[in-house]
Amino acid sequence: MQPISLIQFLIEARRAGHINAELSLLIEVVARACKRIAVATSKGALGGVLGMAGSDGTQSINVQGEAQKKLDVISNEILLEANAWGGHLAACASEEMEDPQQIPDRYPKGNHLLMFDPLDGSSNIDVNISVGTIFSVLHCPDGVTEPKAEHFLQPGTEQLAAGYVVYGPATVLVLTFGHGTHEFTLDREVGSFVLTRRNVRIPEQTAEFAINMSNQRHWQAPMQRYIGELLAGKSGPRGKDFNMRWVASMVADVHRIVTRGGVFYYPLDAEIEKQGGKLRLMYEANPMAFIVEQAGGAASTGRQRIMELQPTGLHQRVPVFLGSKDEVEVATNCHLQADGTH
Ligand code: AFP
Repeated sequence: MQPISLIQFLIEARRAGHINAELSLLIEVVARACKRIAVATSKGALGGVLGMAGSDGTQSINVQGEAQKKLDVISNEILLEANAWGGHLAACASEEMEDPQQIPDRYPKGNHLLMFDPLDGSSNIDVNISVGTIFSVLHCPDGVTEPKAEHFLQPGTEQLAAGYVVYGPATVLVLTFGHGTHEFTLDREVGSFVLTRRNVRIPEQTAEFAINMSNQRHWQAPMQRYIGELLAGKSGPRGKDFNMRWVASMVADVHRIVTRGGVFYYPLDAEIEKQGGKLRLMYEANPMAFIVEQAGGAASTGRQRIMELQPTGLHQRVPVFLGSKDEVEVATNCHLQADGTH
């Protein structure tokens, strides 16, 4: 059978009425930008792109208060530049920038809002571990010509499309626009993304979990109890052994789950309680929740479905539980029972 390129897949989706021409162009542009990011990341030390941003010896800090890597800044610029002039966007927002970026007046404007985390897991770059880009697309409210942060604050259920690209041994794009989750692998010789899995399905049950165990002492009681039961293995209440993985690049951890099942947890803990969680709702939790749900998985905060949260800020953080449906349900019920709401 002839391989299907991303472009062919998007044409097919347009014909089926799943996306319109503008959204198709948007996805194409993001995918093209991600190919450039893949080239930049793959150069490693040879490209002079490793290490921290800040050319004059001062440390560059992003809106999240985190130190920026050079590749964070480069990837952000690649995505902004690629998306400015195509006429498919009303504005975009990045994890790396305080406020939304407007489309310059000299360029045509479209009806979509794009949000992205240009380089997730960037603290892994210098040690040559997979990193990724995450993106999410919303409709710009009618009549709004200069979208502000408030116009982006739509629940995840309103997303028109979401995707991630993992820059690993292979560069892989995983995409949804609400009609299943699909995987494309970059054919580096040809320079195009090729469909490698259509309608990916995440097994409902699993025996593999991902969590940063070093935070265990700070977790809330239900999380302590739940993970304790997984660690107890065959002789514990769950009656089976569980394996653990933690890449510390959400994209890579989620990609493992999308490939062979599993669950990913970044729960609330005493250290991050004040900020609401570790991961960002708009740039990480919502797009990953959409992708995982469309693959038959589930995504919750431990207490409620992520995609139903009403966002309160562009850079809001939330707890994240996602992956194999039955296991996310066990962990969520554990919290709801402890709260007395289940
Ligand atoms: P960086 O982009 O700063 O490396 O953060 C990555 C991340 O947001 C997410 O991709 C990981 O799952 C998580 O943080 C890792 O957190 P720990 O540092 O607690 O392992």
